[in-house]
Amino acid sequence: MSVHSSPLPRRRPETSSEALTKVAALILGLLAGTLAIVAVLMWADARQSRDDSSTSVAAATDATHNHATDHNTALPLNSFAGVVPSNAQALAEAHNAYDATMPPIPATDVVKVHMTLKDMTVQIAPGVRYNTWAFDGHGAPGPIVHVRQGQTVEMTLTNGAAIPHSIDFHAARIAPNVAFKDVMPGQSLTFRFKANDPGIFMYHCGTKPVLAHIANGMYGAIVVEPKQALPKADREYVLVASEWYLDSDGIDKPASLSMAKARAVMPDWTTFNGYANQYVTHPLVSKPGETVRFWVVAAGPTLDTNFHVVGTILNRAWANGDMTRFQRNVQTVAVPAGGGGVFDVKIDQPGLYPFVSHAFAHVDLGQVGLLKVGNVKGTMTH
Ligand SMILES: [Cu+2]
Repeated sequence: MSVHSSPLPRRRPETSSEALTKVAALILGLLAGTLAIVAVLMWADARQSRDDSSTSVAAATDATHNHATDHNTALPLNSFAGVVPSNAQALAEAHNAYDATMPPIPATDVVKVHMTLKDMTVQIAPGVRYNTWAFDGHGAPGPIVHVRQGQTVEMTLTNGAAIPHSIDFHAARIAPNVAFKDVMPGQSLTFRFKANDPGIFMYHCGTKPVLAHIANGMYGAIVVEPKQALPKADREYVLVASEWYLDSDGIDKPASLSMAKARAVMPDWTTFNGYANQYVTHPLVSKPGETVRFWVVAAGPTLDTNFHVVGTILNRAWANGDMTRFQRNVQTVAVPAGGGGVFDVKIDQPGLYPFVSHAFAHVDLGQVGLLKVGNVKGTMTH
């Protein structure tokens, strides 16, 4: 290895005023450094006392906390990302994974959907419990609704929970003040809409503050199959991407929503179908040469999902759920919060193929699964 050296510029003798300036600059520099150290110490002290007080306040107000008025929380916030109990692997294996398989389309012209709301505690990661507001006593996401373009959906929402809720279907063209209005506890609301627009759509509770209601698990997917058949797929899976914002680690007692973290977009966990990494432990399956269709919704409440399958290319991508055309052979397609996309892969070679949001912080927080092609052993993380 050779090093090129260039001749040094020649220095002229220093004058006395230049020397004085240097001494002054040195003193100023030392002063600034001391001030910086003092500032860091003060910040650390303030942070410690804030952490102490926020923990005790959170414990005291857990049940009655009014998230909507919780405005004055200073950053930084406590993260519980990746915090699981020591038996997490066994718990992940024992977990009953959300069935991502596309359900059949009911044969009737009017598809009656009845969801009952129920407050319930669910696991969102191994050993991590969370107090959800759930559709259909189902945890999050709610049930997958599958209809064909042209069918009428008759939706009945029964509120078996403690506070008002509602349901907003992105697949509907309907006056929201009528159909999506709040339903009081103990009450029911029925409305109909014709599913004229094909695609995969989000549904969610639209009661204010919507951020809190979605963050608490009030979302799901409705698939409106196009009248004109899509290219044949051998397997179809529905994935609802979302993120969770926790006020505690959820291990000794269930966590509730941290509205401050939801506002700051600082999730503790990100998931497909509500539970971190569940399809790593319980992979989705296909056979070599089969076409697998992923119907993906990003429920948020705030994050998009950047859908990508490691080890292959998306053969077809109906971006933004526009079922009138598809792109061919693309690597990653963004699914915006509140939007959907449909993605086909045809994989010939047996193996384990991770599907991810390629915003990799979200893989780290749990938004990753495996497609197991063929009879291969083992598991992997990516
Ligand atoms: Cu709600």
